[in-house]
Amino acid sequence: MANSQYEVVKQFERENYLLQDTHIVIRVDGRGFHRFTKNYDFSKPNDERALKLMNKAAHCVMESIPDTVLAYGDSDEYSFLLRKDTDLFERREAKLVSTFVSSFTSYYIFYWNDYFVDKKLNLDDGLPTFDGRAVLYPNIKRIRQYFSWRQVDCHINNLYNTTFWTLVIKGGLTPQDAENKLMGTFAKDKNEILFSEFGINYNNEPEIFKKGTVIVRESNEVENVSDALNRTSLEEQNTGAVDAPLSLRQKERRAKKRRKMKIQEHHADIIGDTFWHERSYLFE
Ligand code: DGT
Ligand code: MG
Ligand code: MG
Ligand code: MG
Ligand code: MG
Repeated sequence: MANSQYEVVKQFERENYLLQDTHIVIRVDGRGFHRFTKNYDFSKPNDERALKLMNKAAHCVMESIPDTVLAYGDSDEYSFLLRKDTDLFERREAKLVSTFVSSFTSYYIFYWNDYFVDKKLNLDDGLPTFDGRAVLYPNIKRIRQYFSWRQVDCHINNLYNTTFWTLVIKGGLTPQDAENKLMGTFAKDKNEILFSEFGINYNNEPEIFKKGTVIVRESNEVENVSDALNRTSLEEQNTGAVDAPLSLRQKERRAKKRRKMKIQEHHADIIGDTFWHERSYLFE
C-alpha cells in the first residue's frame, strides 16, 4: 500500500531549502501582544517576569537545538542565530521556522506559572502565540548589523516607553498628553524630561530593560574555547581541507566542543566590537 494511488498529492508539496553558506536568523514574535500584555496586566513599561519568561523559553530552545549559537531578545521577540554550516532539517525553511516557533511557544506556556505565580493562563484573556520568519545573511558584517538593529530598536522603544509611562504614572498626564509632549522629541530630550522632572537617570535603569538579553554558548574561559576551536581550524588547514566539507571526525569534534559550552545570558552591548571580538568562535 506504500505507493497508493493517492500518493500523487505528495508532488504538490514544495520545499524552500535555505541557501547554503549563509547565516540563518530565525525571529519569533508574540502575536497581538499589545492586547495580550493588557489582558494579563503586564507592568508598564517593562514586566520583569515576562522578560525572564521569554529568556527562559529562549534558553530552552537553545538547549534543545544545539545548532543555535546565539539568541537575542527583548519585548515579545527573540532572534536565533544558527551556525553557518548547519544542515539541520536539510535547511528546509518551513521545518526550521515551525520548529522554532512551536518549541518557543511550548516552553513559554510550560514555564508561565513559574514567573506569573498569581495569574494563570486562561482562554478568556487569550493564550500566547508567536509568529516566525527566517532571514539569511551573507556575512558577519550583516549579522552584526541585524543584531545591532534589534538592540537599537530595544533602546529606542525602551527610552520612549520609560518616559511615556513616567509622565503618565508619576506625572499624572493622560496618555494623550504624554504622547503629545513626546512628539518630535530626541533621545536627549527624553533623558532631560526624566532627569529634570522626575530625578531619574536613564543610565541607571536596569540593563535587561535598556539592552535586552543576549544568550550565547560559551565556556567559563571564553579565550580557551576560541583557542580550542582555532586549533581545530588550523588542523583542518594543515590537511588542506579549508574549503572542503569537514570530515565526520572533524564535525564530531566540533559538535562535542559545542556541547561542552555553557549557555549564558548577558545584558551586554552587542553593537560595539567587544562582545563579538571576544567570541569569534561563534562564526566558525
Ligand atoms: P504583532 O506582533 O504584529 O502580532 O502585534 P503586537 O501587538 O505583538 O506588536 P509588537 O510585537 O510590535 O509589540 C509588542 C507589544 O507588546 C507592544 O504593544 C508592547 C507589548 N509589550 C511587550 N513587552 C511588554 C512588557 O514588558 N510590558 C508591557 N506592558 N507591554 C509589553
Ligand atoms: Mg510584530
Ligand atoms: Mg508582537
Ligand atoms: Mg514585537
Ligand atoms: Mg510526521
